[in-house]
Amino acid sequence: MNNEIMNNEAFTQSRHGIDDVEIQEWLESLDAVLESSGTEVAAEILERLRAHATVNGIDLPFTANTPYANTIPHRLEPRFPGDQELERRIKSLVRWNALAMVVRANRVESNIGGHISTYASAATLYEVGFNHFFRGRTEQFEGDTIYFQGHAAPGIYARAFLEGRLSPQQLENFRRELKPGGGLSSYPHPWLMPDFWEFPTVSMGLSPLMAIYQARYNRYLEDRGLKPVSDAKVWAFLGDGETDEPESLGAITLASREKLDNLIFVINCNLQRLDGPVRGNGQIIQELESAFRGARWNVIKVFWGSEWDPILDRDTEGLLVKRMGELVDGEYQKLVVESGAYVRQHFFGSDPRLLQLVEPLADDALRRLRLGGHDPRKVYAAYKAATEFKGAPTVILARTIKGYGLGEAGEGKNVTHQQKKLNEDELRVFRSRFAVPLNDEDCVEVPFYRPPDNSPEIQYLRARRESLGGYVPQRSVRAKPLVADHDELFKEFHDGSDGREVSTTMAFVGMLRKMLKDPEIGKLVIPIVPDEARTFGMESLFRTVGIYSSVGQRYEPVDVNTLLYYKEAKDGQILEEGITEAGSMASFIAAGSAYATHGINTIPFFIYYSMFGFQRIADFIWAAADMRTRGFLLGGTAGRTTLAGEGLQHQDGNSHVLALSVPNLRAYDPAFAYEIAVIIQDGIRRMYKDGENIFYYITVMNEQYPMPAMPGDVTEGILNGMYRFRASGNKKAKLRAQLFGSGAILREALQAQEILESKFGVAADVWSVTSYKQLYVDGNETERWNRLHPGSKPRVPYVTRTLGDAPGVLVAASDYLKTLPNMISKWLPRRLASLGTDGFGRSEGRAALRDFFEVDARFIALATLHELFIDGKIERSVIDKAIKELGINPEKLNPVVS
Ligand SMILES: Cc1ncc(C[n+]2csc(CCOP(=O)(O)OP(=O)(O)O)c2C)c(N)n1
Ligand SMILES: [Mg+2]
Repeated sequence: MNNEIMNNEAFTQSRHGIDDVEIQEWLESLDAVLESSGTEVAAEILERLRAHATVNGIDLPFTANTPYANTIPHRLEPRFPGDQELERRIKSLVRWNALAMVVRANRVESNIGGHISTYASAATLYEVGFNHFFRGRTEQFEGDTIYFQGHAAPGIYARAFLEGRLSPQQLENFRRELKPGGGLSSYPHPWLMPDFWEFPTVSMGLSPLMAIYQARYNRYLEDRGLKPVSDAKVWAFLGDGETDEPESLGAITLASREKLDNLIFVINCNLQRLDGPVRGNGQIIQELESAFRGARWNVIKVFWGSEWDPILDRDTEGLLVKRMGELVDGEYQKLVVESGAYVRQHFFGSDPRLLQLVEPLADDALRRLRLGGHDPRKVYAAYKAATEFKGAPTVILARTIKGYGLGEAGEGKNVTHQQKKLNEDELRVFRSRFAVPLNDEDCVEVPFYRPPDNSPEIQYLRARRESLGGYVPQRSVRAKPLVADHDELFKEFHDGSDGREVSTTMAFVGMLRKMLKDPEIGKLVIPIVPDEARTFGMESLFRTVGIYSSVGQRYEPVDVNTLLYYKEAKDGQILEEGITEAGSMASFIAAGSAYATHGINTIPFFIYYSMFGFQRIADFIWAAADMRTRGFLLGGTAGRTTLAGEGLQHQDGNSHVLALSVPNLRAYDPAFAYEIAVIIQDGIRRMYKDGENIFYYITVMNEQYPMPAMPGDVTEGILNGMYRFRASGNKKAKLRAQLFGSGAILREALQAQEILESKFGVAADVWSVTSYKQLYVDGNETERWNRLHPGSKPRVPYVTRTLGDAPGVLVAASDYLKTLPNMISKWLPRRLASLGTDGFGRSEGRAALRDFFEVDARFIALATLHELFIDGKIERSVIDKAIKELGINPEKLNPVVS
């Protein structure tokens, strides 16, 4: 902290008319201590004084803020080790090419979009990183992990172009990825550029949270001995506007609690977001400082560039820092767009002594006083301090100008975020401002510019990257495939539970327990729970594999005398995340992408209350999909009518519909243990042996019933989405039906089968539909293929093929929305009646809920009879009788709207 400035501020802020001399004496004695014993001793004295004051009833106001000044005073600045002039030229070329990409793309096709201003403000923040800090992956070193701000992507591409990693053609096709030869994705998307981008960051707020959990996961891998200890860093570059997203700051206390000094946030504080100022009426940097300091982060503020240093030095009274702290961000933004004379009058003009300080500077020079985030020396000092800091994560709050260098075309203006086109004059000005070697005529064509390979710029840039271990960003899959021979492991679950009543959740936990003991995957399985392990009956794992805690267990757990005590351990395997589905999902992503990030095949199993998954954190799931994350999401306590009691906000009948939207996600609603065993075994093989970029969503329920043995080899059916679970024994019946059930509702279909047969003479087959999504995907794919290949023999969708000539009416029931079965109806041989749980859940028992939502055996039977009636196979009187006998109230509440 800058003691000098603190003292000076206090000095100028004497609010109670205390004698200047008295204050001066105090200050001088502190100065004397500083001189003789240094900052640490001085700090200790101040701490003691503060404690003494508190004991004596002095109520010192809490402030987590330091003055509006650079955290690192220039006298403590390290020497800048680079060639500043060359780095400036390189940066100017990156700036130019980034701008050229966007301007060119929008000339070819207006409205293709792209952003100039974000990177323009962040260029120095990135270039100092590229030239001095970001370490690539080598044989010996795992490399730093960098989350690039999504909207800065053009700058990152432009640099890769100078590095020779991207071609002019690729730059030309920025945002036109479908052009021959391929283009560049708008933002960081590993799905679209799997050799380049590692982390999707453009949905703002996700990457700060993901970065925190990534840093923590790196420690977890080290503490469990799965990777060597290293000082690799996780860098996350964010916008200041982005910090308004709740997720951005939502986990910062975890980072400090876990002492993640491997984590560095760089917040580009250009004081602007898309529409206007982030805090026009306040100070975003000071606000963030207090939030992060309050959360015990190491905060480094980089406000002012080197040009300010001599002025600050001349200001022995601390008037300037005081003045700096007075302006709100809206005023600061105005200073950016105004002339030097305006700055003199409105900023320095508040006090004649301030005016005197800048008297030697012409108006032009006043305009050119750089901000800290544009000064490589200040940025370097901050990064160096951040990388060397021990014991806490660091956040760098760097003051910049949005649209820096765009001048009239948008520098500091409210419209700058959307600026995509520059006119000829503006291009020339930008070219001259950054000394890009293009003449007046050429420059208006906005060509990409790359100096020859043997130029000092390219040589320097390459040498720097070489000494830092290679290029970043770069994504590669480094983990070796697993053998994944797990027949033995899963076989036990094919046999059923011998009449014992268990839930699919219990069955899954049993599998998890076995997987944790497996010689190949035991160590790689990562159970993740958001304070819900007991809900899922996983507490036995606490003891057996332990809960991860970076400090072990510093207390004797209250239940130490019990068998299943709450065991925390430094090498604990369970990630017990507390009540944060978002945080748990971030751990899932870190673990499920470790095959690329770390070359380690960790297999996450994230089990949570299913309603709080897709419904709450779908955007993280989408990011996981983009990132090619592998692993298993387990939606626990699933099913709108299966989760009894909990009511409207808990009972999930939605997640399987929401899961439809994620293209590389396979979603299953299994009913029996063997189905889950088949799905997980196959999933591990596909993801970790065959390297498929998919992940899984499996719902598990808490209803207990006997698990049947696998009825023959139905593996293919389970995986493809449906198989006949129990055919009717009555082959002669005239009245026929096919009943589709899923999850716990499959048992209602089985009961309906009995009712129909015994009471109404209807012979029904019962099918377990494990995945409507798989059937839907297959149906669509088949249809598409047929449309594109009209000359070939048409293919038949799996569901059509599988049903074959199964006779009778078709009725489907699930614990999810009716739309799920409906979406496959076009590939069915006949009309489908769908029963589902559209509507709000409510607290009740299972039977009442299934009656309310009309998905129980009676309603399945009724729907079947009704279908037969429509087909003219039975009289209406049969239905009337059924309604009566089954005890159905036709005037009951409509679950959809009541
Ligand atoms: C979740 C989400 N909401 C909205 C947007 C749209 N958006 C893109 S950039 C932007 C403003 C960014 O401001 P800031 O974070 O300050 O970054 P800067 O460009 O100023 O560096 C907005 C609102 C988004 N990308 N993600
Ligand atoms: Mg901003």
